[in-house]
Amino acid sequence: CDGKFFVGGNWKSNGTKSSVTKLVEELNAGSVPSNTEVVCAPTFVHLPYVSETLDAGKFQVSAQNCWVEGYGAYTGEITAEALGDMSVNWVILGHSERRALNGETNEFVADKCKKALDTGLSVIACIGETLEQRESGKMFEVLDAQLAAIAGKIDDWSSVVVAYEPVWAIGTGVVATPDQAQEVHAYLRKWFADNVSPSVSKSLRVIYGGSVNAENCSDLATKEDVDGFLVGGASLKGPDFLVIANAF
Ligand code: G2H
Repeated sequence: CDGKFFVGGNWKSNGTKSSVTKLVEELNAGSVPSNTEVVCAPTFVHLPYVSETLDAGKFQVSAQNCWVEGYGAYTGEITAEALGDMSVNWVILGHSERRALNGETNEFVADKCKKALDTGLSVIACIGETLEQRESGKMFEVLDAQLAAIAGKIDDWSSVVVAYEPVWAIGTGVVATPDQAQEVHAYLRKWFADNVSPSVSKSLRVIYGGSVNAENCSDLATKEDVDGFLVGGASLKGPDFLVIANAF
């Protein structure tokens, strides 16, 4: 696509005070190429520390979720407004773990995308099929429905990155092959051309997630429609994440 290569680090529910301090030090000691945007997503409790200490010249920070409404009586939820107020400008939405473990539906994810964008955040919107869906020939139908729900609620895609994360590749060590990733990314690119607009299709970054590591990232990065990565496990190791951040 036309945009910069994008590498996100999804720290998921990991990190202690000491491991987060060490990771920030390791990342700050590394370099990031000017052709790549790098965004780290720690837990909510670590976000203020990370956003204050991570070198803003190289890295941005993201939350891993936000609430669908604004400030109010929603015990335990974090609003998009609160993230913006804390200078957190990105949020990951629709991650398959939240879809599976927290029952987030396509509609709910789409509502959250709209809320986050309306509040001024940029969104990493995650989609992906399970192994069962892929093997039963429903993969494209599932991806279509996930995207259509979001496209039904938002018009402006300029602050969105789409993360294709096949569920069977997440945290399993089973990475999609570069050709498997390219096949789906090319399909998604065409979906946007047909269902949103050719210009969005050209400018939208479609990144791959699922067992990306320091060894497999460079082959994936050569694929035409792979515009970056969302990295889980390997984003917790500073040197490895820096290799991935320099893959393009
Ligand atoms: C997919 C990915 C990051 P991992 O969830 O979002 O995690 O790289 O550990 O498969």
